Amino acid sequence: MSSDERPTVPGKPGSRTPDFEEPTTPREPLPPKQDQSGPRPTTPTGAPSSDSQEDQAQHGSWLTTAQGARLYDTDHSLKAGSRGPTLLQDHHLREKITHFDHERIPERVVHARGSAAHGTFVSYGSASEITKAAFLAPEVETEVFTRFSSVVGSRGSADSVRDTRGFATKFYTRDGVFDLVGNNIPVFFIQDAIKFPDIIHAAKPHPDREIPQAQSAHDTFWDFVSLHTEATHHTMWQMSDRGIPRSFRMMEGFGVHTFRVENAAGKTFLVKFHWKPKAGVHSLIWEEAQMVNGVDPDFHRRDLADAIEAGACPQWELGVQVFPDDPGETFEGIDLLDPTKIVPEELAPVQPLGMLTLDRNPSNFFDETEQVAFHPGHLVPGIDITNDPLLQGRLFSYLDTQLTRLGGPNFSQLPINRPRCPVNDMFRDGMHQTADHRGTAPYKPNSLDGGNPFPAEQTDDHTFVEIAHEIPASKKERRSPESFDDHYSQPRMFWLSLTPVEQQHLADAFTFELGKCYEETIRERQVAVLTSVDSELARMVAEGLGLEAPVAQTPPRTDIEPSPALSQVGKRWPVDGRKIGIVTGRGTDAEQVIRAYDRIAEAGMVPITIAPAGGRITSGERSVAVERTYLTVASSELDAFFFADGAGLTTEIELLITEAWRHLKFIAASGDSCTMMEKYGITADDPGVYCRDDLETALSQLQEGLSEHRAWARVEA
Ligand code: HDE
Repeated sequence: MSSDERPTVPGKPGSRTPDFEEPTTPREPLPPKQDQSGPRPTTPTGAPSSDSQEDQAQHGSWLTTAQGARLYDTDHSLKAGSRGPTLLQDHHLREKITHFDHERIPERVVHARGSAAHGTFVSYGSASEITKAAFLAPEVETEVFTRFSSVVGSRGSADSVRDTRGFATKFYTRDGVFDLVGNNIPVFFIQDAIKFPDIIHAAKPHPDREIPQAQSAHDTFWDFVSLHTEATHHTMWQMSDRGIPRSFRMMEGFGVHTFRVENAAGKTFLVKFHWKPKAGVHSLIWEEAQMVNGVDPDFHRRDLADAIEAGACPQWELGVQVFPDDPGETFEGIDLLDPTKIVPEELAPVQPLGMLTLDRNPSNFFDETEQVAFHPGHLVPGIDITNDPLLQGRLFSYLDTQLTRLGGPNFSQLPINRPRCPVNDMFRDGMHQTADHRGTAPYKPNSLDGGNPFPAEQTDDHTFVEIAHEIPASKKERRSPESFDDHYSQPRMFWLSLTPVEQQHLADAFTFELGKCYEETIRERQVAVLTSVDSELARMVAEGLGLEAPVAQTPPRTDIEPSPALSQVGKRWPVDGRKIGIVTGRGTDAEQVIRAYDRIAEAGMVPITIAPAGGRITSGERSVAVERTYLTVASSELDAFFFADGAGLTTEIELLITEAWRHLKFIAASGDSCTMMEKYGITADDPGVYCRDDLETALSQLQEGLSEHRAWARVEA
């Protein structure tokens, strides 16, 4: 590219001023304003409009009132003369404003910020031995809708905050809706539902100033969790890299609770559900996550929608850990009813049951993502709940909250919530009733409707029958079993299972969050909690806070074995869909850019071209759009970089290089970019840096490296 073709960026430091040019090449005059006078045969993007009624309603036919009266004007209210007062009789004005005034519904009290997609679940049929659930029979395909969310923030909060993520899937099975309402962390803060308002009040913004938004780094949160030590296992996960996922597509999902399943022969098992992402489990780095919140607050939402739109449909394998349904409901000494405990995969491997593919973005966010209503009590024959006291309370909460959020008891009639099998309830009337009920006798028994509808046969595998389970002789009491009292063994197992770099991240996160607390006593108390997990962890955090780590009240156990499955580092994953920035400069040869672009795309990764200014990069017949300029690019949006020969590594992109380096991103370079990189102390011998004369070799090595997600060896070096 010559300087003639690549204009400078006015006003940016480092821009050349002497030969100042227009920021963009002058374009043809804009096309005339679209004709607004009559229906057009195409959509706003120019595609032919479909004949479907919905499409016609939006962009094929006349604008009308809500009652269908055709309107000739929606831009001016009806006035007594063009300068006169507005007339109350203007129905269209009142209807338009009234509807607008009521557009918002209450956001979810938790998990308000979410993104979702439609898809399909295809069963492998491997579950038949443990459950008769029809959607898990061989090769059954089930329509699904999955909503991912953060927990603490409001609907408009940023995506890459440190938080737990929701992972809720609605299976529209032939036997009714099954909701698997899980999280990306396999344990929870609390063991009993009655503590949920406490933990959420503590985590939400302070009631006086309504800050901080979507953060746990504040006094009330750490006040609560340092006093309520059953939260320790969850906070360990949340402070680990799992709390800042790279993408919804790269998170594991967990049902958290233990469920009871039953096979066709009536034999029961206890299970824990897992989702394993095909793209691997990856996280952001904390500094990067904070930057992303500013650069692109919709980072996760955009990533999910873009991937699906590009055809890179994310996939997760559903699996279960299976345990015998023993009366004690424990496995290898682990209480299966305690939602603050996991069962290590080394003790009970996750057995694959089927594949979830998300392949369609919602067409209307409000109708689908906002109005979807999940409930852990939406179960199908063959799957039932256990007495986990957290799960028991959830069974009440979800239905209750939908009444307020969705304005009444008929939310199951909303298209996104509607079962895809016949519904024949006897629920009538109520706010927002849309069903066209027939018959005269919505009660049982009746003779007027011929006794319909009839109860199904209990022996039919498609009838939901609660799985019989003996409840031991009991007396009413408000207390937990003693096995719930061990709050430190599993947090310790988690700590011991991480690699040194992950441990460092975890200690840094504790130090950061506690460093944001004003009350010294809270910091001290949380450090004291950590001494019972691991003395080195407590020392690292205490040092960062300028405190002394006290002697542990409950000394860490010395007999804990790590569970390697808990670490995210040291595994290799597909690189599909990872974003590679191709950094070009005024001296870059366009042919080289096109070659790099094609090479990256052929490998299933996403090339993002970066140039001093917008426009296109053309070589012969081929031309690619510049997707980011030096002004709009941010390293945090991308997974790796290729600095092309002639990129010129100017001060304008100094941040890009240094951030990519700090965030352990793979850096490939060719030609003079290799030597120029040395200016920033980055050499060809550094881990995760591929300076090669040959573009093909540089990109192949970059691809190979990226399968490990980050150049971890750079911190270890
Ligand atoms: Fe939820 N939770 N939760 N939760 N939860 C809600 O339901 C609640 C818990 C989870 O994308 C609410 O419809 C209580 C565990 C997800 O729409 C509410 C307790 C797990 C979502 C509610 C828990 C979850 C919610 C708010 C303690 C992981 C978002 C809006 C007993 C296994 C679903 C709504 C979506 C949403 C209550 C604990 C996951 C208030 C009382 C444990 C993924 O009903």
